[in-house]
Amino acid sequence: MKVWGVILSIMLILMLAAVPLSTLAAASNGGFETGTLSGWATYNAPNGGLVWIAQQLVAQNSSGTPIATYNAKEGLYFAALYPGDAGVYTTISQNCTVGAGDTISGWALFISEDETPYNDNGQVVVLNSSGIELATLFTASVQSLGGIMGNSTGWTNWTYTFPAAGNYTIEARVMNGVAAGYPSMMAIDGVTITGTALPTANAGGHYIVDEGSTVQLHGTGTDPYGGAITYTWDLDNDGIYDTPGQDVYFSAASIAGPDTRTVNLKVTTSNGNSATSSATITINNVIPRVNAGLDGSVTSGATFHTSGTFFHPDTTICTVTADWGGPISNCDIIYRHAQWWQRSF
Ligand SMILES: [Ca+2]
Ligand SMILES: [Ca+2]
Ligand SMILES: [Ca+2]
Repeated sequence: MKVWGVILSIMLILMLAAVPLSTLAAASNGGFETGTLSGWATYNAPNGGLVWIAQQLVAQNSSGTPIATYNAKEGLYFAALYPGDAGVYTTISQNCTVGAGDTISGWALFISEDETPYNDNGQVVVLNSSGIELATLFTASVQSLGGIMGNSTGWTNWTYTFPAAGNYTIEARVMNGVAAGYPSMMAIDGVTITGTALPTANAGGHYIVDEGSTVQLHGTGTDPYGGAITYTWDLDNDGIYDTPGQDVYFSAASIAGPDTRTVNLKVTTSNGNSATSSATITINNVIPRVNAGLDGSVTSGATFHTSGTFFHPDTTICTVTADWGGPISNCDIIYRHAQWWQRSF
């Protein structure tokens, strides 16, 4: 008697609703490490077809004895597929936009859990934007594995080089042969796209800041393959990118306006490609503020005290001149960058 050949050891998240197809820059969630099927479109064939996120699959022989365990090939999670009705594929797929010569690769696993002539099969294929299959990157079947339950391909690497720039679909699928039931197992993991297309960087701006103040800089970037981006800034324009972060602050605390500075942003992708962008920062001069203090009166021969304040944000010498109504040469007082002044007479 045939025995269901596969035990699903861990079923984390079941996504029954199909995800709408969308054109993505590159493999999104290609390793399923979000623990979800986000970024992927799925189709569950009727009567048992199923796509889910798994951490482990166990193959059983015809006696129901577990004979092999398969963990994720990359990270913790992978996508697993059951077939449903015979002749109907259960599928998981993703669209991608690539350049000529870019490469897509990943891992596939097929576990035979049926017997000849119930020739279940699993495949990974690539289709063009018209839905025409261009290549079969992985294929296995009950028959190719000897018609023996529990036999497996093990995790098998597949790769494909795109002949031209454009939109493509990568699809993994599994189908029951002859009749539904005794579902063999298909799994994929670690789908990545690599190529030579460069990221983009935009340092933003043009930025304006008052002398003595700071301004926030916001950089943006894109990875044509949809991978993670790292942002680093060169805020002093010495060619060394030593300030990390997408949003950073430029300080004009020690810069006397009016002046300009150039800052540079570098965007680096996970595959090591990078792009740079520069932005100009205009440092405005700030007009000093002064307060001469309160009015007062004094009798002849007495001492009169008065004081005032002034403010100027930069670190250059600031001159405060008070005109006491007499000769200028007798009345000037000069402080370097002081916040107040006073005079007695
Ligand atoms: Ca994974
Ligand atoms: Ca079957
Ligand atoms: Ca620098």
